[in-house]
Amino acid sequence: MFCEQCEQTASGQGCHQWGACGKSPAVNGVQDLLVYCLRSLAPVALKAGELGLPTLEVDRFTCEALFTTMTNVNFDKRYFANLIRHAIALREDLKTQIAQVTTVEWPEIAQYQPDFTGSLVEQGENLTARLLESAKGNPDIFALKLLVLYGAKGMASYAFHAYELGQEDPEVYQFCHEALHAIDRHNLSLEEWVALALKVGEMNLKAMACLDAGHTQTYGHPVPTTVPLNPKPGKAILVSGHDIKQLAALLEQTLDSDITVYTHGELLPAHGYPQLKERYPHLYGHYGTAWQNQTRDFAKFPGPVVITTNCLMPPHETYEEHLYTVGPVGFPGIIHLPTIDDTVDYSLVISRAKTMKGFTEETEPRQVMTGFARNAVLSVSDTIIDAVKQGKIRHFFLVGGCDGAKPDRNYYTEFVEKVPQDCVVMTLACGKFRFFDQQLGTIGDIPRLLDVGQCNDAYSAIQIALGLANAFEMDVNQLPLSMVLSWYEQKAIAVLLTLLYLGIKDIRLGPTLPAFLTPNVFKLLADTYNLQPISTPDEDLAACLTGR
Ligand code: FSO
Ligand code: SF4
Repeated sequence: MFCEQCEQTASGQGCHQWGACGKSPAVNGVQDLLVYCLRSLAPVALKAGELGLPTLEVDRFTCEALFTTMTNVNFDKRYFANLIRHAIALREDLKTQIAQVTTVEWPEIAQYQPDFTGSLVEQGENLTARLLESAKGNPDIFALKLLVLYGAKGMASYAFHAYELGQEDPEVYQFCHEALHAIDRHNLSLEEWVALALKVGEMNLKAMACLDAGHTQTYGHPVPTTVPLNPKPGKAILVSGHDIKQLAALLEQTLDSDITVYTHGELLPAHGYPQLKERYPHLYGHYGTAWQNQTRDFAKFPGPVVITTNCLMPPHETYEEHLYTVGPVGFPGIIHLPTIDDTVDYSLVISRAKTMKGFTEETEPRQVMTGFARNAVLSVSDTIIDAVKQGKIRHFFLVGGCDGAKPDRNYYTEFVEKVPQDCVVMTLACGKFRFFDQQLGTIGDIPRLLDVGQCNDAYSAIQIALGLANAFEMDVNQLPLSMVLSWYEQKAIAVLLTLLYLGIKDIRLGPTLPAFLTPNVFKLLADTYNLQPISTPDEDLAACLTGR
C-alpha cells in the first residue's frame, strides 16, 4: 500500500505495510481506485460544465466521495465499492448527455472501466503502482501533486458540510474537478504546481466561507458559552465528529425524551450556537477530550455514541455494540444509521440509550468556555485595540490545529503554559484539548484563552486576524500575532494552503513536517513564506515575541 496523507504516517515516512490509523491495505486499495475513478470523472464533469449541462449531482458526489477517503473517516471496503460503481455510472450518464450536444474525444483516463468481477483492491493498487512509477523521475512534482490532492480532499470535506447546510459555490466544485484532473497532467512546471497548490488554498477559503455561512445562518453566530465537563445523572447519548447538522437532527429527535446529549471532540463548539442552546436544553455538556483518546472515553461513556465525521478509530469491543456512524463515516460491523427524507433516523440510538445505564451520580462541577468565534471577538475589537494600545495585551498567539497520539504534541501544551500573562491565546480544532481546561484567567474583561471553534471554523480565525489587521490599519503580517499550528489530516493541509494563499508568513508547523513534501518543496515554501517547523516552546516563544 501507499499512503502518506496524514501526520501519523508510519515512522514519519509513509504507510506501506498497514495504516498507522488502522486502515488495511485492502481498504487503501479501494480508496485509491475510488480516487482514480473521481479523476476519470473530472474531465467529463469539466466538459459538461463548459457546455452548460447540470453537474450538481456529480459535484456533490465528488466532494462526499473524496471526504470518505480522508484519514479516519471510513474503513468499510463495501462502502467504497458502491462509491466506485456510482462514480462510473455518473460519468457514463454525463457522457451520454454530452454526446447529445457535441462529439468529444475523451482522454484515456475518462474511458477507464473497472472490472467489477475482479479484485477492486488489486486494480487500485496497480493504478497507484503506475502513478508511483511515473513519479520516479521528478519527486518534487510528485510531492506537489500529493499536496494538491490532499488539500483538495480537505476542501471537499468543507464543501460537503456547507452543502448539507444549503450553501454551495459552483467555483469550488469546478475547481475540485480541475485539481483532480491536474494529477493526470504531465506538462506543468514546478511553478505551475505551486500556483495550483495556492489555488487550492484560495478555493478552500471560499468553501470555508460557505460553511461559515451555513453554520451562522442556520444556528446564529456563536456566543461565549460555559460548557459543563461534569456529567449529570440520567440517560445519555454522546455525539462526536464535526457535523453540527447531524447533532441538531439528534437533538430534535430527542427533544421530548429524558435523554441528555453530550458532545465529544470537535463538537464542543456546538454549545456556542444560540439556536441550539435555546431550542435544546438537553444539549448539556462535553465529555472526553480529543479523538485519539476515544477508545478510553467511549468505553467509559454509559450510553450510545454517534460518530458524524472523522476522526474514527477502529472501535474496541467494549463499546462497538453501541457505536453508530452517519454520513460519510463507516466501519465494518458498526451500524450505519439510515437516512430518511434527507434526515438521519436516530431511533436505534434513542432506544439503545434507554436500555443503557446512563450516568448515576453527580460529580464535581468543572467547566470550559467556547463560542469565541469571529462575531464575538470582532464585536469587542475596540476593547481589544485599547488593551493593545495601553500595553495590557502584548501579543496574540493562534495555537490551533489537530491533536494526535504522539508524545511530541506535548510541545503545544507546554507552549500555552509558558505564554506570558500579558498575551492572549486563541485556539481552534481538536489540538486545544491539551490545554482547553486550563484556567488562564483574563486581561481586563478579555479571557486569555479564546476557543474560536472547530477546525471547520478556521475561516472564523482568519476573519478575526484580518478584522484586527483592518482595525489596526496594518498588514496582517505586522500584527502582534503568531500562528503556531499542529496538523494531522487533510483539512489541516487545506487550511495551511489557505493561509499561504493569503500571504501569511512566519507560521510554525508541527509536530512533524508532512512526509509527502520533499526537502526542496518545503524549502521553497520556507523561503517564500518563512514557514518553519516548530523547535522548542522556549525558543519559539522568544522568537515570536521579538517579531521573528
Ligand atoms: Fe481533529 Fe480529526 Fe478537526 Fe481533523 S478530530 S484531527 S484536522 O479530523 O478535523 O481537528
Ligand atoms: Fe497512514 Fe495516515 Fe494514510 Fe492512515 S491516513 S494509512 S495513518 S498516512
